[in-house]
Amino acid sequence: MSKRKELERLVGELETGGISRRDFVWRAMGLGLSLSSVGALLSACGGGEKARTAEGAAAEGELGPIEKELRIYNWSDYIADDTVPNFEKEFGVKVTYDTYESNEEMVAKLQAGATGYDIIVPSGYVLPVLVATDLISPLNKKYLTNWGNVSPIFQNLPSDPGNTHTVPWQWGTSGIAYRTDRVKSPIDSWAVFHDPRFRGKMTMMDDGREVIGAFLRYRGHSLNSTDPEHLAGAKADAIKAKPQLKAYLSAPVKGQLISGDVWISQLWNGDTTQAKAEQPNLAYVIPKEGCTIWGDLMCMPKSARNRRAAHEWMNYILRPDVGAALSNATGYGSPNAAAANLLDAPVPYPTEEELKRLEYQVDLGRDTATWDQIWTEIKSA
Ligand code: SPD
Repeated sequence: MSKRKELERLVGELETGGISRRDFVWRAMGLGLSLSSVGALLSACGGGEKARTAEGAAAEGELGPIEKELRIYNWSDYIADDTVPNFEKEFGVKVTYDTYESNEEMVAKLQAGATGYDIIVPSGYVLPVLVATDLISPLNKKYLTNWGNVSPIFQNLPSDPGNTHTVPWQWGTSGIAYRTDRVKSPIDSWAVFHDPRFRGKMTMMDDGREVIGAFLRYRGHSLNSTDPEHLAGAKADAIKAKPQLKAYLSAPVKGQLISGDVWISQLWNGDTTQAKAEQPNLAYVIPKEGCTIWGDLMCMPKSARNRRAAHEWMNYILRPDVGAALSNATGYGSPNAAAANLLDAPVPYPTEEELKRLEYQVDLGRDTATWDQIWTEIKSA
């Protein structure tokens, strides 16, 4: 059957309810359609419209009394010590808090089936996929009475137009952390990961989007490029860097930077700030070629059972004192404008000049599989 005919058949199945929106998205993408084209088809189909109307109604209804438990899945080292215990005490809710090290790890778990999580915290670029594959629910704004505290910069983001599915958590950048007492001249480029003087003393993140993205920027390309030539170059650069690396390691590298086992790491700004509290000889740089800027957002999986508790959690995080405590503990930027006066060391939003070197990751659509394959090949090289 031709691709066109196969697509028409899929659309027919969607319209008659013979296929879920989620299956439609994956099968249409399998036929080579980009996520945005699939989204446009979903909007044009009655099935999509009906589903959205039903979702909209659910998002406006009553959520009932608060449940007794809440299950949260978030990045590691990304919360203050008292954020969970204070919520548990005030709301009488038992919180289970699990962590992950990359968006891909979290999405894989979610796609593998019902995880039982009520809150997840993906980066912006993951949102279009989660919405299109029907994995998250729209939020009921009635319960988010503190929404007004969100800075206008973090409202109506391209990843969530109309703020229907998310509440911003924190934001940051993915640059380079290094020990100033071991590395004598300041680092300013991704080229350092090719430098044999630091062999065995360097790490990059265990995150394909970040590693490939860094080497794309190194050669002057977008960190979202899907151009086969750009990707081949980034893969070659990543493989050339491998003999110099001790490991691919994300947040847990902090211990080795503190001890001096590792001198140079691709790392996020806030995790570097956390390590610097124990090891003052640490610097953080945004390489001259540029790097990722990202925002992470709370959202509620479709399978969430504790929906009222999830909304209360998000509203609690939006309080000025709770938002400020988060950023004071993690070193990341706060999207909470009302928390500004309570921050110990505010992370200012980048200037226009800095933004020229920073780039948000976007969903790669059907090219995600190509990137995944390249990352697998880099890791096994
Ligand atoms: N330890 C918390 C790190 C959070 C990183 N989130 C976004 C990464 C974007 N690639």
